[in-house]
Amino acid sequence: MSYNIPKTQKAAIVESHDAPIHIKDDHPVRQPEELAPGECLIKLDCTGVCHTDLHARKGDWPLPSKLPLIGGHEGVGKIVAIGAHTVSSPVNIGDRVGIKWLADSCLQCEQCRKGLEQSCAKAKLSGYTVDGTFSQYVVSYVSHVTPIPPNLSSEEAASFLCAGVTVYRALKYSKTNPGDWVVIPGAGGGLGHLAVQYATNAFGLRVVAVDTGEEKKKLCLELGAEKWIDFRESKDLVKDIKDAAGGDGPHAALVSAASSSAYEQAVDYLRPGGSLLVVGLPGKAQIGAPIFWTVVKSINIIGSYVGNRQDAREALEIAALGKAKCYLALKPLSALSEVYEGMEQGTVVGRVVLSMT
Ligand code: 8ID
Ligand code: ZN
Repeated sequence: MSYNIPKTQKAAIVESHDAPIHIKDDHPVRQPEELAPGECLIKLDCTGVCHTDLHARKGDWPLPSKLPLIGGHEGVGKIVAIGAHTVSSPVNIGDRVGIKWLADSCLQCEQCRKGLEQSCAKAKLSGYTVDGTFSQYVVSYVSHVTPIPPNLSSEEAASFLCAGVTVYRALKYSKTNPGDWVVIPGAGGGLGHLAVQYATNAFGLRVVAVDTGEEKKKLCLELGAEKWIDFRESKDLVKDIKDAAGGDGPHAALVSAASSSAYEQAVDYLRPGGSLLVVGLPGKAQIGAPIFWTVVKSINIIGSYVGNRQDAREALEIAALGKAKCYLALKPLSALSEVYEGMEQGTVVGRVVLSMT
């Protein structure tokens, strides 16, 4: 099978962290003969917009990104070429696959051998250290692209490649049991609204959703949260969260907000033995946990970074069973700047997915 591959494409380019996003129509497409072994060329159907893309666009993380940069790491599309001399590819030309944050890793180091490949020292990050999915074609890596279950549309699947896999893995290692309470600050956002569904439908947890505004409240309650707290209206967040979670506080807190304030009181409201799942990534903030209570309450502080190849497949399988659905607005690539503005102002409910066709 071979496909007609154009020489140029539409792409959204971050030229510098202060310049406006530049949408180009004539960005070169890497041609099949230019692919290295292990690389593949994917024609994208669509791509989700993650808050991480906004961090990359602003350059507010302590990890430098490439510049100029094509962001995006929640892409779904079809493989149209595979680099010559690629050995034992687990995917084929014509397969529909997803591009996640972890574009590639060495697969040989201790972290890769242990399934912590996202922390590989040689990790390549889609839309950060290598160009990502805000373009019609993307070059990715056969070992790391994720097969998409046939009964999910590309739009439905896209945000599971980052938001979905991230919250799924955080909950998987949360040390919770079915029937436990989890509080989710950031519950109305991209990661958070999927976390509400994985927590209730896959892990049997009871959810206290924390975010702000009527639309996010309605969404969280519809998706299965039992309790809602508006962090802007609460006068005593610690008391409100404890009360909502049966009086003793939640067994876990999955913080998916892109703000440090959401972390501030977690050790105070968590139940003894509880887990703080550190997921939201404000660039320069510290977790201000009191040492005394962290020890005396035996609190687990667990940093959780996206997921490995297996986590991605599991997260998508659960979505394919209908247990988690992305609440999304479909927009064109040209809307990217306004999507970032909405994210900054907190007005994006669920996710925005950009159509690339
Ligand atoms: O691997 C990881 N750990 C990982 C993977 C993917 C994304 C981490 N992230 C990070 C992103 O880089 C970002 O910092 O998670 C954060 C959230 O990403 P997102 O879900 O894509 O962002 P969003 O859609 O803008 O949702 C954030 C929500 O947080 C709420 C906002 O209202 C919004 O709904 N929020 C904020 I900002 N402050 C809050 C607070 N104090 C809050 N909710 C409760 N309390
Ligand atoms: Zn992401």
